[in-house]
Amino acid sequence: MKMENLPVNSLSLDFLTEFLISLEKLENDRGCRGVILTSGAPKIFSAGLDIMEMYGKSAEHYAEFWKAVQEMWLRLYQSNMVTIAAINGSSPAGGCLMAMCCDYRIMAENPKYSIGLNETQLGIVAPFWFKDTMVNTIGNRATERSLELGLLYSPPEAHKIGLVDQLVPEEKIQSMAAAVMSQWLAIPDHARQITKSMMRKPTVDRLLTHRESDIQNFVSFITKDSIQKSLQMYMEMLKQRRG
Ligand code: CO8
Repeated sequence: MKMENLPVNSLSLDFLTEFLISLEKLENDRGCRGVILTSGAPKIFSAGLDIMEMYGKSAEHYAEFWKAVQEMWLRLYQSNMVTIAAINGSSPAGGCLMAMCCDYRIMAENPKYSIGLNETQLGIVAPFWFKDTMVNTIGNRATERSLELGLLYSPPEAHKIGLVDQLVPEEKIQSMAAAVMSQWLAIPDHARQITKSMMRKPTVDRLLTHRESDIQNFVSFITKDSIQKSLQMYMEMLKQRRG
């Protein structure tokens, strides 16, 4: 699956809806056993959640948007298919979450790219299931530090802490993803799927149990004046940085 919501593959409500439909089609296709998730946007895997979906909108809109974000996570994290992220660009916040949902992460060795959950840098807080996903990937201590400081890691740093499994020269990323896919597909599907579910179910169940309250938390948090102001300032900073 090549994501292409230019310029930066931000996860808008429309994009998430399309993503979910595409994923479901593949999930229901008996001939499809694995998916390589990558980007068609130059230099960006995904810029994460579309900030415009979290700014200046109604409470109903925020609730609908958040439900779609939850759904993306639930479907991707629990996919029966082998999922490999070929991270061919920067991958902050929601982009990092998508990559962490996959079974294996390969990142291009480009020093300009970065990956991490940088929410605190925007003045917002990653919800518990973002945190859980990161804990499951890199452990408790590295997650605590990453989340509090909103760290974005270079490819070698991300590899060192286990946030990505492998680095490759940019031009080799798709062929390497295909080679890794063959290794994973050599394992009988049912055994791999049951094992994946055993590893991930407790994390998934936690969100399923608290899904409604998580939506309410998001809406009451994001509608706060101080949070709206933080997001506005962050967007202005992005524009100024570009000059
Ligand atoms: N959402 C919406 N628009 C975005 C986003 C985004 N996430 N990222 C970039 N854009 C826009 C820019 O504003 C710019 O718009 P315009 O052309 O109108 O000025 C355009 O995309 C291109 O951006 P840049 O010029 O910055 O492009 P670069 O190639 O220089 O940089 C980056 C690309 C690295 C992706 C950079 O844009 C960036 O760092 N973006 C911000 C990424 C980010 O911090 N995302 C976090 C989103 S929050 C999230 O995913 C999780 C939230 C969890 C919820 C918390 C509960 C409250």
